[in-house]
Amino acid sequence: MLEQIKKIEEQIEKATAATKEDLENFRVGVVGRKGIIADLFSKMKEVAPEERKTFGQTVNALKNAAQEKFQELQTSLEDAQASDINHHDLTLPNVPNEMGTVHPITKVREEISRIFERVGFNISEGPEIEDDWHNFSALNFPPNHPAREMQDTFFLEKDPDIALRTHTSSVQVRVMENQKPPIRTLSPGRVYRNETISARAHCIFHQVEGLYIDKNVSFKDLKDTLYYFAKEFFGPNTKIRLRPSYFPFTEPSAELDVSCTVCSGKGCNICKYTGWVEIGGCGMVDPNVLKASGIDPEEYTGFAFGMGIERMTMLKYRINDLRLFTENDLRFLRQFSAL
Ligand code: 2NL
Repeated sequence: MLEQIKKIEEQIEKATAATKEDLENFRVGVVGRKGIIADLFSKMKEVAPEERKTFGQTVNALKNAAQEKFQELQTSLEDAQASDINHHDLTLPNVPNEMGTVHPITKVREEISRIFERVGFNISEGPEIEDDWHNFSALNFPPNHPAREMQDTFFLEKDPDIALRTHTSSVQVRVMENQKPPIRTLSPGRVYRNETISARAHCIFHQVEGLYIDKNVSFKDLKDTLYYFAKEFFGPNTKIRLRPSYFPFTEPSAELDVSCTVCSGKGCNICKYTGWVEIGGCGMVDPNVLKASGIDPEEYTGFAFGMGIERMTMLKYRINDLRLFTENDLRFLRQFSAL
């Protein structure tokens, strides 16, 4: 008999109730008037008189445990149903999805792309790991140019050289190799240089380069295109200035300045009281560069330019430290909401 009670006790302990029916079955079968506990009490007469006291106490304890268990099953079933109702109550306010933001570099890259697309440029992309030809040789870099040194460029392999691209001109070389003029293409993208990281320099940054090759493309076309871009991007009163310069891949070459967006050219600490801020460089594509990619420089001419996306973003949004772009501080990033 005691063994039977032990078994019943174990069963009660293990009982679960996932539904109202389960709970009702437990009530009827265990603690109800015709349940096992009542059944045990009715067996009292069969127990030897000297054992009745112990038997009674045991069954009583079992009855208490069973009732407690019933309460427990009832509460947990009610709780589960209540939370289920909360889950499906469509009249309750929604838990809003948090909106992500667009990284300022992405935002500016897209904005620049849209401006050039409006005057017929397409967008081209290419690999960030480049061979010597596309990053240097095809662009008329002499064999001993400093950019080819380990301290300036991240080389992954030597002889033959494989490196992280130092500019997106490599993308444009690929376009020239694979397409016939007229070519009007814009190559935005991430580039790498072995620089010490500071408020003004980083080893990873972004560039946008433009290339236009056709018959009779002139330096005036270059100036017009850059002037159009500067007004679209920085505002209608923006002026541009070209200063003579040198690049291996263009001849003649120039640095590109825009009138300071902060003081409108009057002079402030952003433009170091010159009224002008440099945003990139440009020039007419060197005949050697056209030749290297299989374009006849007697038939075609072209212009090209390159601009720093970080630089332009800092100017437009008055950001004074380049490191903010890669620190992932949400207080900074959340200030740039939409495209
Ligand atoms: C700068 C200067 C420049 C180019 C990039 C280029 C590309 C080809 C041929 C010739 Cl395929 N030139 N790109 C030309 C002049 C300047 O970048 O300061 N960039 C941030």
